[in-house]
Amino acid sequence: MTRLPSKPQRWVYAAALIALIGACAATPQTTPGTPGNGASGGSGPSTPPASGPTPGDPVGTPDVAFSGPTGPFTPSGNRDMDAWREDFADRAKAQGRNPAVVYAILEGISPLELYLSEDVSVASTGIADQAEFAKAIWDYLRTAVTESRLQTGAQKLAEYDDVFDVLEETYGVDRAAISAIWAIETNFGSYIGNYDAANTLSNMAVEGRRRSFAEGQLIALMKIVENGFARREQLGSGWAGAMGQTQFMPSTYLSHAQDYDGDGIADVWSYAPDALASAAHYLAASGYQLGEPWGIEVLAPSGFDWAYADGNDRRMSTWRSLGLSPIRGGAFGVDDGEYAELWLPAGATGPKYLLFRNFDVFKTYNNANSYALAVGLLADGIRGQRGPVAIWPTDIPRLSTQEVMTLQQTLNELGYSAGPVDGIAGSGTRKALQNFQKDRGMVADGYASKPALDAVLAAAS
Ligand SMILES: [Ca+2]
Repeated sequence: MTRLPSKPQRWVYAAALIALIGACAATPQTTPGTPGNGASGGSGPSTPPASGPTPGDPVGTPDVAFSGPTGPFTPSGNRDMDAWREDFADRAKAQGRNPAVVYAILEGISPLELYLSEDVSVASTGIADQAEFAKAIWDYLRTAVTESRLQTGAQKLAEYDDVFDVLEETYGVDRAAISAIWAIETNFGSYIGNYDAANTLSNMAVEGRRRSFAEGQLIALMKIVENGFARREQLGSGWAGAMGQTQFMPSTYLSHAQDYDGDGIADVWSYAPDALASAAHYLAASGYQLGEPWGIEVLAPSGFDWAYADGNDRRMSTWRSLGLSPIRGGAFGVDDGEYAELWLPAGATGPKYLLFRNFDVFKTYNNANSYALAVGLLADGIRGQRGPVAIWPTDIPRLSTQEVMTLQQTLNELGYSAGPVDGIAGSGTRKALQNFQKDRGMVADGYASKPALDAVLAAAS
């Protein structure tokens, strides 16, 4: 077996190496690791990925073409679903999908209350519930960064120490970051969802709002089975179709799933090393930089101009010259030429962060700042560095969606362009509020709070 290189800093080095090792892919594997449930213990295997996982390439090797019945479908009990299925099955086969696989994926689907309930409020509640946007960030963090996850995360680092050694060397992704995502996505594999991916995605397609997305994911499921990357009966998911211990959509599985132990299956559902390697591969492909921080909590000098918290990246030399320093003391440990963004998740009185590229990499998993912050805090906390140091300003009243709309409307009327009145306090609202605050000599942090709304309303009356 080819030895893995020492500590590649970037996955491109690993990819180059893997391309070399790939030549040995046809060689019979060494003893595969014992498949097991990574969530419930057992020591991780020390067998490195024998064939070398190849980014973007097939993870399995089908010996024989998938075969089986090709129809007809058993009625689902929902006429819209049946009509959609006949049409979609024809389109899938016209695209070259194996008719037996098309049948295996789509036979047995049935309407789910979550998507196709007669009661519209039931269906829409489930789909619209996005905790990252609905809660105060500190409330979200309280449920995402728990004591139990921090302790279990530390245990998992020990339990899978050998696996993480291989993953850091192969993909250049920090073990604590992988563990943090594993924690948030499925509580270390203990809750991977009990939906069938094909069924939940079929429901999403029939429901209609995300039809082309859902159909694309179903095609990906078909390719997974056609290629023997996983078996039809393995394709379990959460309610939105994300699969396995690190919650991969089928298309992500197809492009990034990895077979750690070389048994021919990227078993992201029940074999933790396969799931962890897959997550590492995905983070690496998204640009993860080993040895770089995701973010550093900072202190600012009094009188600091918070307008610098504008979403723009600036060099560390700039941030240093503006007087920012790590809240825990000491040096930043980051080169002057590195870029970072200053972020105030809850205004000038709350925790403040310089964010680096890895923060954006976390967001490729789930595009919410609160999610990425939770991943970062968990990763640090698993290593024993709990954060944030500063206290969340829970005493400053936040705004309801309706109040945010009032804020946006009033800022627009005052000539500060807050953009669309949508009730979401995004970067446009923040910038408009910052300009308003700056013009009045207020602390210009752009934090959409009750005091800020009061000041804006007072100026408009
Ligand atoms: Ca495997």
